[in-house]
This record gives sequence, C-alpha cells and structure tokens, in this order.
Amino acid sequence: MRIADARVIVTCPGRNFVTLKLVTDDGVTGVGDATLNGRELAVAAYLTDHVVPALIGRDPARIEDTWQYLYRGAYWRRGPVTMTAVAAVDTALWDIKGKVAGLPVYQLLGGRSREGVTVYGHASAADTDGVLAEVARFTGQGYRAVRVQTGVPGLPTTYGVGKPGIVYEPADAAIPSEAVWDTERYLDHVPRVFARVRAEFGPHLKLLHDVHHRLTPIEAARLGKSLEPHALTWLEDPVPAELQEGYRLIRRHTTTPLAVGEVFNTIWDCELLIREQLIDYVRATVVHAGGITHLRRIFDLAALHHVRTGSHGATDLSPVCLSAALHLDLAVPNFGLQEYMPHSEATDAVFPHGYRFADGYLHPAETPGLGVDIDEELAARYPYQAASLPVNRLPDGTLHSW
Ligand code: KDG
Ligand code: MG
Repeated sequence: MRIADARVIVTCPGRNFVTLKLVTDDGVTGVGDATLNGRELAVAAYLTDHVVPALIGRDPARIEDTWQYLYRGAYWRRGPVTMTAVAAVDTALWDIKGKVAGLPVYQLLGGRSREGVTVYGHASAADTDGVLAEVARFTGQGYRAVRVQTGVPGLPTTYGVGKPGIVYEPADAAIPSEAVWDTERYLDHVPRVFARVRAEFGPHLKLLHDVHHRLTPIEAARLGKSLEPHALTWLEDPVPAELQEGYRLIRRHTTTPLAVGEVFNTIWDCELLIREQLIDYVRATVVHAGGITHLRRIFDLAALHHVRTGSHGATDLSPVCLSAALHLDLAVPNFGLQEYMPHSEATDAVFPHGYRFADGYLHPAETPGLGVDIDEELAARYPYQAASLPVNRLPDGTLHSW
C-alpha cells in the first residue's frame, strides 16, 4: 500500500481549521489536524511545499519511520509550525492504520485503561455571580470537573471570559486586538471567586483555573498559596514556561497542583518539568506536539515521574485532534483530565465524528481508525478568514504575555 494523494484543506466554519487528508492507492483515507491558531497558513504552506511532495509513494504503515523522517530528517526541527505539520501526518497515518486493521486507534495503543475520558468544561462570566450560575449549568449536565474564569473588577476584558451566548473565540481580529492586564487586581480577585465556588459546590467538584502565562514565579507562588484552602485540581500555566527553573520556586511555596503544556511542541519542552516533578499534569496535545506517536512518548515519560495527562482541547483544536486525543486518553495509564469545549454546529457539520459526551465523560467512536472525517464539499463553502489572538498590555502600555 502507498500514499497516493495528500490534500491540505483550509476551512473556516466559524473559525479557521487546517486538515491534512491522506489517501492510499487502495482508497483508504486518514485525517490529521494541522491547526495552529492565528498561524494557520504557515502550517498549510509547510505541509504543501515541504511535506506533501515527500509523502507521495511512501508506505503508510511505517508511522515511526515517517515521524523520524519528518523530525530528524529536517535540519530545522522542532517549533510549533513544524511540529503541527508532523502531527497532522502522524495522526492521519494512525487513522489509516486503524482502518486497515479494522480497529479503533485506542486498541492499537494497548486497549482501554478506563471506561470513559473525564472531561472538564469551561465556566466563565464577567463576575462571580455569573460564574456560579455557569458552574451550576455544567454540573447540571453531569460534568465532574470545571475550569472557572471570571472578569477582573476594573479591567474591561479578561482572558478566558467569552461573550454570553457565543462560542468562546479569542482570535477576534485580523490584526491583534489589545487587552489590558493588571496583576495586582487579578491576584486580589481570584481567591475570592474560588472561596464562593467551593462554598457553593462542596468539596468533591474538581475545580481548575488557567492563569495563561501571566505571572512571575513569586506571584504564582502567592496565588497558589492563597488558593490552597479551595483545593484546586490544577492551576494552569501560572508563568511563561520558557524559563522552567521558575517552577522550582513555585513548587517550594505551594501545594496547589500545577498543569502546563498547551504551547509545548516536543518532549524537550517539558523534560525538566517532568523529571523533577515540578508539575502534576502535562497539557501537551496531539496537534501541537508531533501527533499520537510523540505525545505518547511524552505521556510515557510523565508516567515514570507521577505526572498525569491533561490535554489541551480548546475550540481551536479541531474535532480531528479531539478524536485522536480521546483514543490516547483512553489507553494511557496516567490519564488525568481532558479539556472539552464543544465546537460550533457548523464545525461539527464539517467534521462528522463519532465521539459522544455522557455523564461527564467523553467516549471515542468504536469505528475503525479515529472515527472522524472532513466533509470536503462543505468545508469548501467556508473560505479562510484572517484572525489573530489578541495581545496584552499592562495599564502603563507595557506589552505583557498573552
Ligand atoms: O489558541 C489558544 C487557545 O487554545 C488557548 O488560549 C486556550 O488556554 C487555553 C485553554 O486552556 O484552553
Ligand atoms: Mg490554557
């Protein structure tokens, strides 16, 4: 069997997605997500210009060798654009292998380690009363874990807080919009929110919060400490992760569990964090960390060091990525939680899929492969629209991490 065709499909059913579809000479197809929010066309070009020509004629069964060829074989390796392109190829090859074997991909990864994949939902609102109502909405739907984000008094907008009734979408303008950030107001506000959420929902609901890389290590340590009475399941991305030694400092000061990794692309981005047990959850994803093959490697390293998984699953990761994530989540021994933000109806229509939510769990499709596809005719009706993530400034105008 050989790869006979490879199509890079860019579509915008409400937001941009890039998908790689491989077709074998026997007519078997496989799909891989290649979406990098705000940089979609860079990955599409990398695939079209540099990867697809080398794929035609290759044996689709050779997943590991193809991964090594695209990673090790490229002198300019690593980085989000390259690793997203590698991920798309790898994911599509696992899809093909599952179809050829007649098995869902999780069976090829060792079979199920659990009955379902526990997911967390996103409760967000402008203020604390609003977010309490949102948490209640999620628990009413059966969620066992909820991420809580609110507006910060005195700030016009805050990361993670969507507009009421609209699917959350931070990439809101072709040229980045600008938001204002104030660390002191934030550090004062967040513990008050969690005190109320915990008091209202009791000790058993898993609560999470995403800082989105905005603090320094000592500020993050202070936040972690002030949240200890409210027993969070995790505090996410407290600081930018470039300088990983910062996590040693946070760890020395707080027992609030830490989750990091949505911007990681390879095992080398998290090796120190995992080896020194500086984090509790690694949040790397199939689409941005080199596909199922490489993410499995990261998760296996994490398992050695008592670190659990918590894969990123925002709406800018397509249903193809979510499907792939669910197969891994079901199979690995050290699964923790999976992020889940349902996609818009238009997105779900473009990507027909068989995963389903029930009672706080997601269940992957039982069909051979990943159990997801792209409707290319429908996708063609939604042309690309430029959209960037915002930038963030302090009140005095200084550029701050987003
Ligand atoms: O593209 C960026 C989003 O996926 C990110 O901001 C969402 O932080 C995020 C999360 O935890 O889902
Ligand atoms: Mg996040």
